Amino acid sequence: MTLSRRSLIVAAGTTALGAVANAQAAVPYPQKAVGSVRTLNGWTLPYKMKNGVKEFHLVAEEVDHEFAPGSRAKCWGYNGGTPGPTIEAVEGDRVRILVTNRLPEATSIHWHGILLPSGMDGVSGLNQPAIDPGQTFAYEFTLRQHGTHMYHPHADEMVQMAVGMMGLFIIHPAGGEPERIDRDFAFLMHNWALRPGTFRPDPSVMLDFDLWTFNSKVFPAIEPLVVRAGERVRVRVGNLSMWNHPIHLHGHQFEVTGSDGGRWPRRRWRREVTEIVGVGQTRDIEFVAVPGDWALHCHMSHHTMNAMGHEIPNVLGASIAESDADLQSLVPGMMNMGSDGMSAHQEHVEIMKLQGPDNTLPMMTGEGPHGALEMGGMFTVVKVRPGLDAGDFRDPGWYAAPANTVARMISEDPEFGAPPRRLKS
Ligand SMILES: [Cu+2]
Repeated sequence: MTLSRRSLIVAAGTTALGAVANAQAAVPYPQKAVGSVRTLNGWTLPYKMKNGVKEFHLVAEEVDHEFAPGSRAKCWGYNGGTPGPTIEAVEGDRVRILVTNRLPEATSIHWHGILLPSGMDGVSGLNQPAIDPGQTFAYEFTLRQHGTHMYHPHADEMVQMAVGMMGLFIIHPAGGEPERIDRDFAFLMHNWALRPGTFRPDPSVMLDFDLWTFNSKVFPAIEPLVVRAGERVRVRVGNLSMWNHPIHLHGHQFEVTGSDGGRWPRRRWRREVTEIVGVGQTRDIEFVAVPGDWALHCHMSHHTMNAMGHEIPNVLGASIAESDADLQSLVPGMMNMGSDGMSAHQEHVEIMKLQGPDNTLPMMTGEGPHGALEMGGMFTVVKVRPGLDAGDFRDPGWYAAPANTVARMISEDPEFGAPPRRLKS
């Protein structure tokens, strides 16, 4: 019941989607009005009703993917994209999921966190034969739970997940939501070793990644979470990367209300501003939206950067002007960076137009209403505005802060004032 009512609301909002795509992120596929969840930069997979069974069809295949303008790769995914489309269904549904393998090697799908017969669990060799290239398998089971779940291969999974094969599987509660949810967002976190100048993510890398993504996108291509002030918002976050990610929201205390284990009873809700979403876990957070532009990001500070080398000498505080002059006689145009911090990087790339390697994003980028954001990777903005229509997800632009509510410069003298300092020991 809830699902179909919400479907109408979402349907009303989909006409606005083109505008969102132009304003910030390229939304690769139209979101279908088949569910109530807004998958950031993604879509929900439509189904066909066949004799009381909801039949979905996933196709595992190679996809041409863009992380953000300036960075593309050959990835593997489902139905034309990475992550695959979100599957939405309702507790009690009987679902049949056809899986066609158009990859060059065998695959399978594990329905991560979903209670089902052992033979449907998708571990190739253990629960079923692998799905060979060209074959289609059918999975069928009845949903006996609700919550935020995921799907991914369980055949050569190190490679197949490293190159993008994953998706969300969201099950709505049978009786509707106990607490009204006005906007329901979802994203999956992942990491990629897309070395500068290359076009294939390297599956052999274990920890040192170049790109940190929400739904396989990096800032500034991750779409904003657009919300009307006062609405109750849920954000569902899943992690199929190789790191744990502390997800931090500005401007709100949210409640952690659920996980792969479904919506938690109220007495288990926790009030937080940062929630670690561990590898292989999902978390649902909820909050009542406060007007403003609020950062939503991973708090591992390297995870809000795009491609960078990590094995570099530390020149912070070094005097490099002289050695720069010497080096420039050997390498014309060569310039060191980092002796005064790294924020000059964005300036070098965007103002001085210094060229990086092919197919490689600058480490930090993004322009806000007050200057450079110096961000990348797992970073986006929750844009809360009064008076939006239900289902209107169009990017409203930057927040117009009320008078006298923006931090401002009051002196340009470094000796200004008499701030207390601790005594030298
Ligand atoms: Cu992180």
